[in-house]
Amino acid sequence: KGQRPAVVWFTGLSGAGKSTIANLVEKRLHDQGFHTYLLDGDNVRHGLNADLGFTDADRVENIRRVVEVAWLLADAGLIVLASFIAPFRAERARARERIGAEEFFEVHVDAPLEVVEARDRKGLYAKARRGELANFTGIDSPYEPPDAPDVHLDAGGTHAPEELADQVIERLREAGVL
Ligand code: GGZ
Repeated sequence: KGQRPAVVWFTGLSGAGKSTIANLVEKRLHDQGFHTYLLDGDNVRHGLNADLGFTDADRVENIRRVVEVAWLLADAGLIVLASFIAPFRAERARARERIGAEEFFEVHVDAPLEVVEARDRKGLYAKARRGELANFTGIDSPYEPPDAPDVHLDAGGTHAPEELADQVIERLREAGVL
């Protein structure tokens, strides 16, 4: 099956649901016979980027490397799903330029800080508030929301992740990737 490469970038706060939705999108693409690769903190920050932390400079370098890997994977013909906070607009703009605007899809997984902090499934926000985690996004490190994402997902309310994944699939279909 011929397929058009793409890089679908899920940006948003920790705990917004980026990885959950990216995993669902990947599963759907897979079921339809598309070749995909999911990049996230689990397979990147423990290996390739194990030397990087969460200062602004380290995040910039984290995203730069991930964009280069995503570019390579897309060059190999894959649909790449990237799930990283990527808090800075400038880095996301660079990603779009590097990948190519027609192949890059920015998905804002938008959940308010109050909501993700109240959920706090991993206890990281509580740790950050106690001062045990420095430079935590939304607490003492900035998140610059996208002005014009390709897909805006309302992840702070009652929408099931499956429904949000469908919205991403629909956008890719509209764009002719699927
Ligand atoms: C933000 C942090 C931090 C700090 C550890 N700030 O919800 P998680 O746990 O599983 O995913 C978050 C992940 C964010 O890494 P990224 O590579 O996506 O960040 S960036 O794009 O900004 O480079 C969170 C965990 O790492 N984590 N410390 N200080 N998130």
